[in-house]
Amino acid sequence: MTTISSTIANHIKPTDSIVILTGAGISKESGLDTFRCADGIWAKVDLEDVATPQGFARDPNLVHRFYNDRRRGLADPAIQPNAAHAALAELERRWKGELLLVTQNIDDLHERAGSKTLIHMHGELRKVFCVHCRTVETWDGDLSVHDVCPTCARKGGMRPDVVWFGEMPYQMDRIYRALGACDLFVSIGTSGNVYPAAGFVAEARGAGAHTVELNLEPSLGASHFAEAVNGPATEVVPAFVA
Ligand code: BJW
Repeated sequence: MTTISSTIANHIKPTDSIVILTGAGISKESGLDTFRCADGIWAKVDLEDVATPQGFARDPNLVHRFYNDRRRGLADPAIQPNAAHAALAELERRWKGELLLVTQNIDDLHERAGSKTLIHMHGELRKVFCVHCRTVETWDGDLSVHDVCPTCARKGGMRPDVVWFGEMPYQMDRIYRALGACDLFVSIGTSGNVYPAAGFVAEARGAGAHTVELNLEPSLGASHFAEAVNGPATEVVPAFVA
């Protein structure tokens, strides 16, 4: 079994740098849908309609409804961080070297579990921004085309603070710097379909890092990883961290 202890014994030092990438699979057992599983989000809606700037320009009401529903879903008291989120927060607390958690997820389950050094590279469901003045606001209710920007007072420019296809993911400079300097790269619950995140394993490996995949099944990029453990995140992540 691949664990952080066996990785320290064989590949890294306890003060080395770790980058962890997470995707929708880590939040699945908290009750949030993945995108590309058989019952996933892209089986129910067309991603061109709801996750592209062109879709938003065509029908902003449809896009607002899609994200309003997901924002309400995330606020449901039944949706809580699971044992995998908790294990990563625990690893960060006790790790003596640098540890950067990069999530593609727009939910807030990592921060609710206690993770601190965290980048939401695809944005955050509980935030919106104004296309006119670029101010980002925390937004817990529904959003509509009628909303007025609290900062510049213009109407119709508020949109979810999420990264759609064709848009630049957030904090890429910081992420690539960390990948170039890391000793261990761990990918959890992501299918490896979406770039640039799908290319992080090659980047880390090129920089000499040991690479581990923890996923329900082998991802598209599985052959790039030095080691893999397949199984549900709530089992394989706590076991890896223990
Ligand atoms: C479990 C489990 C359990 C289930 N336990 N596991 C080549 C290079 C660069 C870019 C491109 C390129 N080729 C094409 C592109 C463009 C495009 C792209 O990647 N297209 C592909 C479809 C080919 N990328 C972009 O447009 C990105 N921007 C960009 O590239 O800018 C230019 C740039 C270039 C170079 C450097 C820097 C910048 C933007 C991508 C934006 C993605 N946005 C979305 C939606 C918005 C947020 C939202 O609404 O939530 O983000 S799409 C969607 O996919 C979402 C996710 O974050 C993302 C990834 O999905 P994820 O997390 O992998 O989920 P799934 O469902 O695919 O997989 C779940 C996995 O979990 C599965 O493997 C399951 O088996 C597993 N699992 N249950 C453990 N219990």
